[in-house]
Amino acid sequence: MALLTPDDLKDINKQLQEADSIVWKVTGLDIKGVCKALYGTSPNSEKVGIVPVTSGNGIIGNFSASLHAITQYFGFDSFVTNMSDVSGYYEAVRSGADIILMADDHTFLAHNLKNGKIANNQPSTGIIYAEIASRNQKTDSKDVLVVGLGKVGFPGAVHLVHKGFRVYGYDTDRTLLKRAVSSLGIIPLDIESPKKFSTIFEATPCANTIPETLISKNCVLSTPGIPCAISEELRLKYDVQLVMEPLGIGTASMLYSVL
Ligand code: NAD
Ligand code: 2YH
Repeated sequence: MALLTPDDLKDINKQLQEADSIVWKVTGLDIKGVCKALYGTSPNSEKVGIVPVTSGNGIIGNFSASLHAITQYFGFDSFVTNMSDVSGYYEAVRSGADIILMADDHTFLAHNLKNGKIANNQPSTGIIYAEIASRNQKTDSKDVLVVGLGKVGFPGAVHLVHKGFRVYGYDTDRTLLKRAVSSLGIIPLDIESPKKFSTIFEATPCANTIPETLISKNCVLSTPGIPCAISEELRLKYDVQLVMEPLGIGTASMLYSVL
């Protein structure tokens, strides 16, 4: 399980602003607009309580502060509790939180206490990055490549299949690839005779997973994966439109999905 580091979250506001302008360029909508289109919801003065959690590997420097900045960026009224864990949860509820945000090493959740809806970061992240990819304005092609079919990638692939895309998939884990082929009908990518894509959704914890043979000029690469799926050299050579941000886009997806 890959954990975020304080370094990943440096200047989160700047990272979000940059991501927002690329999402706009790719889709014609900002991140809020994509969330609204995806879930049909909008914030209505919900108060978000962010609870630091010490279990497992413990508190990640910048994590709660970044969630605070992210929730404010998307227009939510939010606060970080002084206490952590169970005491922090109690504090959040007593202080009037409508939605709780909290994460341990395995699960990052948003729970709306008013309507009972709950979201998990991994599928929420996969779905919104896939949605952004699906809105690539620069192509009419219905072909999308999904690289990485794990806890983030698989729900993203499901979303693309449901939206009517012809989904090509690749995962180094043959069992996961077979599962996606048999349950979703996706087309396994033939590495021996690669094809160029104008839209790629990547969700792996590895660097340089997208080789030159798969990229077309100006292609959209929508990827929550950390580290980056493409080398800087290839990004520049092919003018790749890279949508990549470490926490905010996925958190926005979680929040809008529980409204
Ligand atoms: P996971 O381990 O469940 O899935 C990753 C998948 O990638 C695995 O199935 C693995 O076999 C596959 N893979 C590894 N190397 C590959 C390669 N070279 N080519 C093809 N497939 C390869 O992990 P996950 O929970 O799905 O997370 C994926 C990534 O997304 C991680 O880096 C995680 O930190 C990141 N993440 C980012 C955000 C965000 O908001 N940016 C949110 C959640 C997760
Ligand atoms: O980053 C994580 C895990 N990878 C789970 C999220 C799934 N993408 N957890 C964050 C842990 C935060 C810590 N407990 C804190 O500071 O509260």
